Amino acid sequence: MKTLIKNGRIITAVDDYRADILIEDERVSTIGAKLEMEVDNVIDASDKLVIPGGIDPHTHMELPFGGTKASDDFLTGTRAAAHGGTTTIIDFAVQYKGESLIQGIDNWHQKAEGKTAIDYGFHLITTELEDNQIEELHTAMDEGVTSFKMFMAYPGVFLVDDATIFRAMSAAGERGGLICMHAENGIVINEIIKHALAKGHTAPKYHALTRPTIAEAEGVHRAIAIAEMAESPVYIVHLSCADALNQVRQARDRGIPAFAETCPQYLFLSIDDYGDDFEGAKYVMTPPLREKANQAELWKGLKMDDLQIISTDHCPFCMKEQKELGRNDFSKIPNGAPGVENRVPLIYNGGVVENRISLNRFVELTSTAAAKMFGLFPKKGTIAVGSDADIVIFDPEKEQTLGLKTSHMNVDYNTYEGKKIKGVVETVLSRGKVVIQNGEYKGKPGDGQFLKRGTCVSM
Ligand code: DUC
Ligand code: ZN
Ligand code: ZN
Repeated sequence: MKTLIKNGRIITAVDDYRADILIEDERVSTIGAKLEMEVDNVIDASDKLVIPGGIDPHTHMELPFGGTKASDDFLTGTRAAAHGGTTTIIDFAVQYKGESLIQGIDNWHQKAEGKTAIDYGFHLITTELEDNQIEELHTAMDEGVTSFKMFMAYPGVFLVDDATIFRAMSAAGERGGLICMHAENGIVINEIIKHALAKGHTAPKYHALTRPTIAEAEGVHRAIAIAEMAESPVYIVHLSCADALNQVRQARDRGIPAFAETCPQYLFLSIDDYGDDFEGAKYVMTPPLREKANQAELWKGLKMDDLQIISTDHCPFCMKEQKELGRNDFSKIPNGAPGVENRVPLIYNGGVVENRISLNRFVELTSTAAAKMFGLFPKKGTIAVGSDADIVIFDPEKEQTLGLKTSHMNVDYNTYEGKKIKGVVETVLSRGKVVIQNGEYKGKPGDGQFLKRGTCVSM
């Protein structure tokens, strides 16, 4: 099967030029000016941007959480991702207490296999790691799961102590693996929550008011300090505020390999979105939305490379029957929000159209940097001869209004309802196959393949 993409403006993290792209089967085989050859399919990309498929390295399809589970599974969630110009996700498998690491990975393979619209990899949420399990961590890496998420939050569920974090960082770091840290002091936060509930503060906005930025900054500081002692890199997930960013900045200025991602919700939404009533449950996610002033600092961090990646932390729960579990107690609202479909267009609009970042940096933040950080480059994350033909034809001028009506995520609200943005995903190819054409899904469940990842090449 041969496909020719003609007349497009190719943007990668470093290039910006007009050329045609020949795809043979699953890969890019030739890039050149005015290519003329017999092919099966020609896609005209005149006046369009041709960009590498987005990589979202932080999703939670079907994650069991707070007595329910995330409403997108690997079928609906990856289809929605494709609609939004994302062709790779890295989801979080979970090793629950008492389980082996490999058991956790196998469980997630069962959830995903045969269902996905796009390629996918796994990190592993690790909730236990004794000395006798280190070998297993190395086995997980050999199986292509080269990064491990650990939580300083959610005592009794996901939280691990500092000794376990140190052990994991030492073991992963030794082999080029990466610890992804949910950095929030969950033990102190739980005390603050107890006091709030005792005062009758039960509305969703108290989720934010009981998780101060300093709790995140303390977590980031501690994560980086432990990483430094373990002589390993560390990657801070879903960084939400200036206080936490300053910890990363200071470490990077000292030459410490500390990396971090932020998410669109922290760039475009704020604590004001909680309001006073239960509608605010839509925005109950962890870390919570912050004061607006943090947004400019996060953009500065993205521009100056103190933040390297924009992911989503896509973890949707419907208002009906799911968020409602916490109607009388904010601490029982399942934590998480949808976003996998909106990330690429939102960052194009808020970043490039609104003059905060260049086109190249937009591609780097939404695709290339994640490929490098998580061992997928140059198979993924760029448009180059030999790379997978994961390609998005993006209309930079067309406008759209975000909202539930046009969304494909399996959830009953959209956090950006009514937001008008410039930039629309028109056509998406996943390993050479057209999966989205003029906004319509053309693929089938199981098109996506599991990605055995290598190690980080960002250092
Ligand atoms: N944050 C969320 O909002 N949901 C799931 C897990 C997490 O860290
Ligand atoms: Zn987290
Ligand atoms: Zn998460």
